[in-house]
Amino acid sequence: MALAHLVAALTVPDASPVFAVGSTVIDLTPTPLKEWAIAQFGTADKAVLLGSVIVVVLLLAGVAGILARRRPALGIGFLMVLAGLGTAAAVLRPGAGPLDLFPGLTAAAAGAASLAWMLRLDAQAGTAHQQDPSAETAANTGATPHSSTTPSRRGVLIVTAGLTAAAAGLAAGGQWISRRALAIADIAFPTPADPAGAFPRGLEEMVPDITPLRTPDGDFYRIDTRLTLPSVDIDSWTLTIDGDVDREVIFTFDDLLKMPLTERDITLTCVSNEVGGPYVGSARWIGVPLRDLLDQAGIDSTGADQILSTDVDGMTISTPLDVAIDGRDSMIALGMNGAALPRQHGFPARMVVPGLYGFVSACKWITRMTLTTYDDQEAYWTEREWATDAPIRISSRIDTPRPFADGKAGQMMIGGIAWAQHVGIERVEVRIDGGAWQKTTLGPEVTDDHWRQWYLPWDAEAGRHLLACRAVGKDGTVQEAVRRTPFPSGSSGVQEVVVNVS
Ligand SMILES: Nc1nc2c(c(=O)[nH]1)N[C@H]1C(S)=C(S)[C@@H](COP(=O)(O)O)O[C@H]1N2
Ligand SMILES: [Mo]
Repeated sequence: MALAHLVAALTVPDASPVFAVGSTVIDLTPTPLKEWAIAQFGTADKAVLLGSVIVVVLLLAGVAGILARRRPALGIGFLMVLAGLGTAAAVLRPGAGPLDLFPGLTAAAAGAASLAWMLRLDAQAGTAHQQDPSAETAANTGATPHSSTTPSRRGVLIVTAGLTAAAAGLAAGGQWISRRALAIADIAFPTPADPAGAFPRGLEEMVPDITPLRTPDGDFYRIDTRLTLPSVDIDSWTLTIDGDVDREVIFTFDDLLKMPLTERDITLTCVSNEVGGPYVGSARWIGVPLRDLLDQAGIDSTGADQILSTDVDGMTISTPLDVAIDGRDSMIALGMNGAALPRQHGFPARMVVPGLYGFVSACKWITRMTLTTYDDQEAYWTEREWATDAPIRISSRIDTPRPFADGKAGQMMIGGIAWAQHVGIERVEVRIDGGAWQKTTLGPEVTDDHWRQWYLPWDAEAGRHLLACRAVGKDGTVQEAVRRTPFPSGSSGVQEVVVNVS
């Protein structure tokens, strides 16, 4: 499997049996179980999944070994079935080609050869054991067997250890190679025709531990169904608009760079974010207004109600057309915080629609937008029963003090962020120990599509306290106390934080 992983890194990283099986598990996992895994493991869910795949394969390989000691053909046959499943997972991926066969075939060949080798040594050791009863004891105590030419169990152990070390080395080599292939070129963006306003200074210095007004590079949450990142060649990449349009149009990356660019500060939120959770981030995006692209295809007479976006691997994301073009700053983003999109955030292009959860708008690695209807075509998450109209619910989060923090009595800062994309935050209120809702002070306003920092100085007395916060939108919407799970259209409720003051 490790050798196959290395072969895949050199050819098609996604065809590695580990990734192929992992991706298949993701796609086949029922929504409730997936939600449980996200709640349980957070963004470590991918590491947990890959770790589990490896552990299960090791256990099954052990089964193959035990079977092989009874009947070699049975053990090798079992291994071939395992390798076959890994190969099938790779070859059945959407967009897979003949090259995707190689890693699986490599795993089959290497697995069969290793097992045969160990079986031969094991058989020799068995014979030696019959001829020389002291051989096993000698091997166990680490002493040299009486006859140095007699093969022993030590040989089996040495080969096992050697194969394990070689496997670890091969797997690490594969990881290293696929990571290195991920570096991306710098893109020089022309000055945007419609630039964002000056970015204000946040409350970071005044309120320690508050979420920074702009999410630092590297801290931006990542949520998607992929185990590997696509490496897209920017010179051959294109974006197609088709379906119910006047004319199909195809743009290259250069075509997009030549169009008037817009630049906006927008907060992205994942529908899987629990109240108070981490799956929300703010960045300055640069790209082409969605409306300009759709106008080139002509949508005035379209009967479509859905934009079905497709990524480089055939993953699909739906977006309600009327919302996307109602005048908000929807765009196909080409850059994030002044540089090309990082690979995990959709290089070379992704959709951004302020006010819609990512799973119904923010298609990363986008290659196609098809104008269609919800009746005609279903996107990935629609097939899994998630909502199609999913505006981001107004929400707020307490960053400081942290849950179960120990504080000293006296002046303390309660602070955090709140968002109501496309509506804007009117105010944020804090409730201490079930008392009245108190108005907090808001930090600087970026735009209505961007989160807002807030704080409340608090004279904390010794004891255990319960803090809660809620946001109120510029349209008068109050963040609801009713608890909703993220499925199917986003969480609601009010975050409560317990702190101990002494
Ligand atoms: N191609 C593709 N795009 C995708 C996804 C995905 O799984 N595949 N996940 C979506 C979801 S659920 C969210 S919340 C956002 C997250 O964007 P980020 O990872 O850049 O924060 O991307 C969206 N775009
Ligand atoms: Mo999401």
